[in-house]
Amino acid sequence: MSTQQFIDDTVLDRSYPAHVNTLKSRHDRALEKAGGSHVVIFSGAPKPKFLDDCFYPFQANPHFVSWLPLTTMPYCYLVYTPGEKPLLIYYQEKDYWHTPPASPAGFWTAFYDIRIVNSVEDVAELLPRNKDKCILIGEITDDSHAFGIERINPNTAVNILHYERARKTPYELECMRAASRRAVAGHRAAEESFRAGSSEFDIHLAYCRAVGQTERDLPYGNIIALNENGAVLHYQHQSPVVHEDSRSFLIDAGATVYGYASDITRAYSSESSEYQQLIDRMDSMQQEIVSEVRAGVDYAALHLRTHEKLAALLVELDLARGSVDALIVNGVTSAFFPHGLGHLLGIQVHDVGGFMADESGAVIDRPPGHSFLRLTRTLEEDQVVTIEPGLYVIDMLFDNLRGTPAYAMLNQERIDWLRPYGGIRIEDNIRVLDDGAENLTRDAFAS
Ligand SMILES: [Mn+2]
Repeated sequence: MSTQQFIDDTVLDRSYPAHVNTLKSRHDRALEKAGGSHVVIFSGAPKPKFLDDCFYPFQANPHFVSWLPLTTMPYCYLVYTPGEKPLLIYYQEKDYWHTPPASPAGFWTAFYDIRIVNSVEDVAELLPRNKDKCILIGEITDDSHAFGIERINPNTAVNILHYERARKTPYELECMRAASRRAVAGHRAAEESFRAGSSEFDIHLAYCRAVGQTERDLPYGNIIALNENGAVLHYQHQSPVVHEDSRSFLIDAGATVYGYASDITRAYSSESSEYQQLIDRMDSMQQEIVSEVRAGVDYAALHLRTHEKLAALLVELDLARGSVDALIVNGVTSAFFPHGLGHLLGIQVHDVGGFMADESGAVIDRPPGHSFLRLTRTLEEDQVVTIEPGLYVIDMLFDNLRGTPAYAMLNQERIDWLRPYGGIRIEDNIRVLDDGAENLTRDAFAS
């Protein structure tokens, strides 16, 4: 399954030119704020393992990827000078141990002055002469990669770029729709594998085969959890054990297209049981929250609204007893739902800028008691966020309530019933519109 099976590049021929223009104007303002004449963006250097000659999988600097769909190319430099065609210093090492990067090709090449270099030393003569007029954006672990540029990642510039990155261009939205379609192909294969009684490991392989990506390209490690493992929020194993009784399945898995991520979670029951009804109930609650998404909505307030809805659901299901207010104030809803409602999504699965009040770098604090919320901004058109309410049996968190009024509000008998199923999370990727939302994930499942 190649990228081209999920996206038609001619769509990008139409949207990419405007994307480059948007980036140019963002970088113009970043330069104006930071003071300087050139932005130099370093794609990065592979990280070696300690005492070893192997490297961790390389992922390019997201600032570099925002310009170019070159997600795995180290030692490249992009030089942006206002008013000029951006210069791409394209590193094509003469290397007989690895397959060198292919020559530049694709919808993006016409927008750059591309110079191919075969060694890092050759970069020096292509960079702007006056290093005092440059700012460099990237991770510098070896001074030689900065080529004498001293201003590295100045906050004034980076804040503007991070703040603006929350709003996606039409090009980015096309990539993200395709990333949702790609992940949905995997989710379908994974569900089928679960229903056939496979192990987590085999479900994981079925997912990777269907999306055509492995850990090197996936936006994050797949969460493939059977039964009780569904209660582990970031369950990190893919156990080869085949369960006699595969009751429930939670999958949180995404895919990437040209460096842009999807991040999708679904929960399944092996039979149509009371547990399936609970999944259906969580699914409709999630869709109610999605229906409240629109420009101008305070995301932190939406997170708090989710706690209200969840409190009502806990009472309806007899998992807890008390008023909505009491269940929230005493921390009962937080014990069942201990993470945030969601986050910005883009090049990074938890995209940057979730707490920025504006491009100056001022921060919007999380509501007290909600320390895992990753997004506190007011929603704006063309932001892409996740909406991912959850409900789990995490005994550690219930134990923490012992000796508080909350403990008496828990219905242990019903919690005992739910425990073997682990937990439920339903997560969609949502583009904010002026008067509503586009659900990239449900659209992909419907197609
Ligand atoms: Mn997520």
